[in-house]
This record gives sequence, structure tokens and C-alpha cells, in this order.
Amino acid sequence: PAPPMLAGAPLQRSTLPLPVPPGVGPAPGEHERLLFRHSMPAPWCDVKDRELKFDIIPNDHPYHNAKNPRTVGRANEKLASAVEEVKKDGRTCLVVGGDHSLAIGSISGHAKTEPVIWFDAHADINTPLTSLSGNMHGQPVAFLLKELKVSGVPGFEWLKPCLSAEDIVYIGLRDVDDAEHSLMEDTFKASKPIHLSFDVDGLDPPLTPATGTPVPGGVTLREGIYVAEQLYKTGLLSAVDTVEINPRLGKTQEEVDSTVNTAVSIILSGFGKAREGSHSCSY
Ligand code: 5AB
Ligand code: MN
Ligand code: MN
Ligand code: MN
Repeated sequence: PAPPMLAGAPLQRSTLPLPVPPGVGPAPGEHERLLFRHSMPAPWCDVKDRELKFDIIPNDHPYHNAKNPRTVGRANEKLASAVEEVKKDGRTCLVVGGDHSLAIGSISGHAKTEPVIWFDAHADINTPLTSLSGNMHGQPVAFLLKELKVSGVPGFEWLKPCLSAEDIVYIGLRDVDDAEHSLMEDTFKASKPIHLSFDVDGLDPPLTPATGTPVPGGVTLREGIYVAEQLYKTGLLSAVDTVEINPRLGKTQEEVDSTVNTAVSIILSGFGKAREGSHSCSY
């Protein structure tokens, strides 16, 4: 039988740990973590949870315009190893974040990755030299690209850029900084495993109000689900990041719930949940 539709499924708080990179998001030790009930309405998936703990590195001074580089760098090193283990185990990897700087570790750990679908309102291609905010969640693409040769950032000694510009497909962009625009013009001119890095702010803000940098005029839920469904149908979706889900930024419980519900429906579509009326999935 088809699994129950997500809409209307009650959300429950659970203790399911989320790998939240430090620096952004819930404070360490604060364990009020929402999210999926342990049995997400995906009975056809065999889910194995992992918990990662990250250290806050003291005196983590900025490197140019990259804040908390050591803390973020080492957290990503740990994440990269974890993703690599999941892939060696022959599983599809789902990382629930946490801010988008985690894509550095997630995509590096996936390694065989090409292409990457970067679903986002933002290009996230600032470098420590171009970023105006200093926020590392605006920089992961630059760290991953061979062409940009970001190097010398403390905490990232382990990192080998693994993507070429031609491996990246952007969906949802609508807030690109001037410096990012120049970088993209210089850098960008897609039967391999696909990595989907899904920033919920690529969607229209009312769908995911509990996120840090919403930008009006985003992708509809129908379009977002379509992207995830189509990627599932390629049979090549090998790893998925869902990022920038920040329950603390929800002004009401309803905002938190709608953000979580939206993220869960995107995840389920990427893992083979068919919408009502579609019977093409093989679970
Ligand atoms: B997100 C901005 N370009 O660099 C910057 O949410 C926004 O992971 C970055 O896409 C947004 O700070 C980062 C202004
Ligand atoms: Mn992003
Ligand atoms: Mn974004
Ligand atoms: Mn954001």
C-alpha cells in the first residue's frame, strides 16, 4: 500500500540528534531538537541514525572574512569521514543541518560526487576574501571548487577541493552578491552519482519561515517536490543535504512545524515517496 500522505501527519518532538555545525544554530548542550519522529512516514526506507558531536575551538579568530574557521573546519572534517563511511556501507546519505557550511564536509566525504544540484536562493560562492558577512554558510561552494583555489584557511588543512565548476547546477538563485556574480562569470561556462544540497531558503519563505536568510520569490513547494521526485527517479541520487532549517528562528510553533513539514516532504520525495495519483515508485 502507498505510505500515508505527509500532509496531516502529526509532528512529534523526538530526541533524534541533528548534526548541527557549531557557530550557527542551537547552542551546544541545548538539546531541544525537533524534527522527525523516529518512524518518519517512510516505512519502505531502512533508516540508520548517526550522531556527530562537534567541538567548539577556543580563540577561533577569523581568517580574513571567514568566521570560526577552525571550529567549522574540524566539524566538517568529522562530517566528511562520517559521510564516507555511510557511502562505503552502500547507503544513501541524508544530512540534516545545521547551516550550509556543512556541505563542505558532506560533499567532500561523498567524493565521487558529480554533479551537485545546489538548490538555494544564494550562490554560496563567496571566498574568505570576498565575503561581506564573514558567514561561512555563504562560502561552501568556493571551498569545494578546484578553480577557486581557496587555501590556507585554518581548520581546513584536510580539505582537497573536489568539484569542477561544470559539475554544479544551481536551482532557485535570486540573491547573489556582486563579488559572487563576478566569481561565477569567471568560473562557470552536468550517468554519475548525484549529490543534492538542498537549502530550504531556495523555497518561497512562507514555506520555510524558520530559516536565517529568507529571500522573497522562491520556488514553490510543488516545484521543489518535483525536483526531488525527478532526482529520485534518475536512480542516481546518492547523497542529500537538507540545510538552514533553524527551529529557533520560528516565531510561532506553526512556523516551526511548517518549516519541518516542508523539509520532510522534500526529503521523502527525494527518497521515493510518490504523490497521490503517481504509482511509478518501486517501494
Ligand atoms: B546560505 C550572503 N551571500 O555571503 C553571504 O543561506 C548570504 O547558506 C549567504 O545560502 C547565505 O553572507 C548563505 C549575503
Ligand atoms: Mn545555502
Ligand atoms: Mn541560502
Ligand atoms: Mn540561509
